[in-house]
Amino acid sequence: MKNDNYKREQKKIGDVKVEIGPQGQTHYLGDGSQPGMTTKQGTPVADDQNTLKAGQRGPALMQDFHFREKIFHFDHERIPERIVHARGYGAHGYFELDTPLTNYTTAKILTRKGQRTPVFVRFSTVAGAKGSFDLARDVRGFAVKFYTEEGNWDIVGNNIPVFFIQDAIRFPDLVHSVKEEPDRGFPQAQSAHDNFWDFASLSPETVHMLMWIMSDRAIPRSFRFMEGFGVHSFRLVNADGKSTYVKFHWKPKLGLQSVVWNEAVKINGADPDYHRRDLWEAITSGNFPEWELGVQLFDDDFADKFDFDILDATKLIPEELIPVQPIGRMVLDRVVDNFFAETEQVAFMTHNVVPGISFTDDPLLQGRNFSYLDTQVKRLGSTNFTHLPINAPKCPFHTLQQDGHMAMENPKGRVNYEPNSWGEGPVENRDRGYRHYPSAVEGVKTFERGERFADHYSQARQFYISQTDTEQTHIKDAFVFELSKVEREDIRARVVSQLLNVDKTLAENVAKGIGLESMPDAAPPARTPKMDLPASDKLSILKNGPTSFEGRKIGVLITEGTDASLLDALMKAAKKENALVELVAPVVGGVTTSDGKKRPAQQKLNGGPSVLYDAIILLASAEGAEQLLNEATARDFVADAWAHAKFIGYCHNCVPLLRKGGITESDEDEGLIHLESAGDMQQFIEKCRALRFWPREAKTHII
Ligand code: HDE
Repeated sequence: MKNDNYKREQKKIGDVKVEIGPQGQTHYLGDGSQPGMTTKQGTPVADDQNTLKAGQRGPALMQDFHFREKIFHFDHERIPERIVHARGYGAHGYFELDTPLTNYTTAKILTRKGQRTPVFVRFSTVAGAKGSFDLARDVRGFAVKFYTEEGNWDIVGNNIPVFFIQDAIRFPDLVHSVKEEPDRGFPQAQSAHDNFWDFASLSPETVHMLMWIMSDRAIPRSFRFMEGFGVHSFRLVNADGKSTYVKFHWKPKLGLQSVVWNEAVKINGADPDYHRRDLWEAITSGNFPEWELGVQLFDDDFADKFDFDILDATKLIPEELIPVQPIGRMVLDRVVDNFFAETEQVAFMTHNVVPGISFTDDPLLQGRNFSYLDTQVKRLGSTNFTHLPINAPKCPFHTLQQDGHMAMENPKGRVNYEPNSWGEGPVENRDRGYRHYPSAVEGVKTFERGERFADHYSQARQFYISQTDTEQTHIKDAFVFELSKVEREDIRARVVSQLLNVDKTLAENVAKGIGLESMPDAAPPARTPKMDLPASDKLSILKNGPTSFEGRKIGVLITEGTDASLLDALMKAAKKENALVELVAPVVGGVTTSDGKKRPAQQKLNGGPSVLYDAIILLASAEGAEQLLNEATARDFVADAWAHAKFIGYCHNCVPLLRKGGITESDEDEGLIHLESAGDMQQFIEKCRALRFWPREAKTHII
């Protein structure tokens, strides 16, 4: 019988060749270079637009194996998301060693100058689901997998050098408390709710970390501008078997930078993918992000004399006490080919170490060494997750483990055990195999913690007093914001009672900010905090900002008739600085500037608010500016940039727009820059190196 479905009538939609059937079904024909579609079994597929039916209007037939296979596969596309760090973004690159640590370790990756080792890095938020937004107030994961020639080594770190809790057994409670509340299923991706602050205020060991997550560290401008930390003390072990303690630090080449909270809230609406887009754009445009790997090395003498236990992950070692020695750099130069295969399926595990690198007895690290392997089986469904290309070592590997779901590395031959007398199969690496560091163990079995785990406040205070005034204000504002979302007043008061052990003025200002009627007593400390630890400048973001505007982005508002010479001068000055420029216009197709040239825009004004930029410039023509006075998004463009203490450049046509954005003549400050000539553009860029004009904040935020 004749079947109309196979009738061929070729047409074009735009310049795309299609075949349109008698009932309107459209088959895309490709350009002749593309492979023919098949099923997963390799059978060629003729029709991917229609199911097989009994008659044109009849029921679907089970016989349609292609339909069933396609839907079956689709139904199974999702794997469980990570219980924490579900939302992440990864990239490939390399690590290059320039200062060998031969005296400290036998790890090849750390002993051969100039050697490049491939890496895969995944950055993440912690609390939110996979589809949540990038600018949640949260810790960022900073996990690095080094594919070394002696196996995979993972530093599964964060962008904050300390953690909430001291013992792994508390992790499920911490995570339950911060994630959405179980009855209502919200709030997502935020700590601003009763359960988190209830848990935190009853857990004094969280206080140091609370100071960090209420600081701007928890709202980074981009992954490219944040530090990473291995957090725990690890061990390096040298050829004589001697151990040295080590803490790992990643320092971004472009310096540290964060956004402000009101900006973060708006970025989440304007571009929930702000961080992943930034990383993708930087790498694909050849601006490869780079970090320096540094180490803090110390011995038992230091560990014994240090005020805190080096096994306690809620403490750091100030860089003033033990400087961070740079040993190499990591460059991310390749985006993933497939998000799922790489970023989603990558399995980081703290127990992935190589000879020459070992663990300490940090009770958090010990617990993590169990959890990460366990979680991969849940997520990836089989013990053979190591066969996935993103997880497989890049060095030769030979095990006698076999079978299981989806086994792809299958041994050949008769032998799958050892010892054997067939002369086949792998044998133990007696000379260079991994040996655990033989640290001495003593003591009775106990639930107790080490004595020097007891002081929960001294380093929290040290962090606070190390911040600039602007940063201290942001910390106070963050506590006030979060606690204002907490319904129970007793929980709010309990947080203040914890803060009294950190800094009295901070506690009082938070109490005032949430309208607490009377000050609570300070929470009873297990150990009297040291109030006199010296400030450590390295703990501040603003004291460690960049010296250039490189890698930052300027949003330029243009209209029909914008002054072309000013725009060209800006482009030139930005290029010299290696800063990026995006044109924001009333229509994305762009505008014709004063020289008659058409300039396509990267953003339509209502999709490109100023929160997406590090600085803005208003370059409308007189007529264009006049029209924008009646456009709410133009007003917000100006008002937000002003409120977020950004540098704002403007040409004289745009003065009315400034006024509409709420900036009066008497408000004008040094962060607001009049641009009339090419030279002014160069000066504008130079000013932007400070990133924000912070003195303005005092005038724009009074509560
Ligand atoms: Fe994790 N953590 N964690 N964590 N963690 C996971 O492993 C866990 C901790 C960190 O991009 C999980 O593969 C326990 C500290 C990062 O894929 C899970 C404890 C630090 C990532 C897990 C901690 C981290 C994870 C969930 C307390 C910083 C994302 C999915 C003892 C030093 C890695 C997964 C990626 C992921 C357990 C505490 C960093 C469940 C039990 C401290 C960056 O295994």
